[in-house]
Order: sequence, then structure tokens, then C-alpha cells
Amino acid sequence: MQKLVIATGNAHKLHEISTLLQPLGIEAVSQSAFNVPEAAEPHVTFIENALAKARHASRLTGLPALADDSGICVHALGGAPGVISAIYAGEPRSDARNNEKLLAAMQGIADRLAHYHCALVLVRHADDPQPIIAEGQWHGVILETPRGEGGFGYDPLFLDTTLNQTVAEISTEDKNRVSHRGKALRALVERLRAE
Ligand code: ITT
Repeated sequence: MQKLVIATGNAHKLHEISTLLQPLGIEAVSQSAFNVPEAAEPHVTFIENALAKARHASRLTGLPALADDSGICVHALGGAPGVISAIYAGEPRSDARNNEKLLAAMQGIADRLAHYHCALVLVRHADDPQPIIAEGQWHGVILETPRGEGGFGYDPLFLDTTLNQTVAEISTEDKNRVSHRGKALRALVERLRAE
């Protein structure tokens, strides 16, 4: 497999995934290059939504496709915002409003534990009966005020307690080394290699 469609409309995810795939000699092409419209994400699990997005992109391009469905799960909020992380504060989607809503929901809450979750699904063709699946998590805590300018989504609020930095304070390369997406992608590549 040389060419792989990355089934995302999120430029930040595309950048992180392309950076991870580059050394493997796989050409990652954005679904936007094929004018693939956004897929419906009606499911309650990350993995089902990732599968729906991968099949959708593969069907419309005729190529293998890799999709990512991810989000942040906050312990004290029973795992919310979870699969609706991108639209937590409603449409049109806004990282700033999502972060504000999260801070408001956590006001006065001492338990700040949270994790990012990433589900990756690779289909060789749209009706692939054996999709390659991998997941990854990244544990941290939610700060009370944002820190840093990089990243996207909830990164300015998510502190890696080992690094003592928010994700918005680290480079893409450093993020990929420890992130939910980096872990999931390395596991997926192992599975691909094993085939
Ligand atoms: P696609 O569906 O087109 O891939 P999306 O942004 O809508 O793009 P998701 O439905 O998977 O993707 O929602 C992921 C959301 O979870 C994302 O918009 C952020 O709010 C949050 N998120 C996931 N991974 C993140 C990360 O590495 N850093 C910050 N926020 C992240």
C-alpha cells in the first residue's frame, strides 16, 4: 500500500498523522484532495464513528483509507464530552467555546483527571471485512486556565503531568511521542507490518 487517504477534515489531525506516516514511505493524501464531504458520525463509540468515516472516504475515493475518531473524556464528568468533543458547545464548532464550556462544567471540581482517546481504523477498501483497528489513550489533568498557543481542541487545558506542560506548549513531534494518536498509530503500524 503506497497511497492512503486520511479520512479527516481536521487539518491538525492530518498534520499529526502525516508526520507519523512520513518515515514509513506511505503517501498520506487528505480526503479533501478528493473533495470527500464530511461523513456522518451518528454512533456512541469512537470506534464505530472511525469505521464509518474510513468506509465513507474509501468508498468515494476507491483507495485505502485511515480514519481517526477521538475526544477528551473527563473523569468527574462521567467521561464527557467524549465522542461529542468536537461539538461540545454546539454548532458551529469552536475550540474556544468548547474550552470555556469545559471550564464552566468543572468549576469547583477538585478531581481534574482526564484522558484523550483515539480510535484509528484502516480499511483496504470500502467493504473491507477485516478493518485494521487500533486505539490509544493519553492521561492528564484539566487546568483551570489555558496555557500555550500550539495544538488544537482542548490542548491548552490538558496538562501532561510527567512533562508538566500542556499539549499547547509542546511541538507536534513531542506530542506524537506520547499522545493518544501517536500510540494508536504505532499500534496500527505494528498490525499492518504483522500482515
Ligand atoms: P474529523 O471527524 O473530520 O476527523 P473532527 O475534529 O470532527 O474531525 P472528531 O469527531 O474525532 O474529529 O472530534 C475530535 C475532537 O476531540 C476534536 O475536534 C477536539 O475537540 C478533540 N480532540 C481529539 N484529539 C485531540 C487532540 O490531540 N488535541 C486536542 N483536542 C483533541
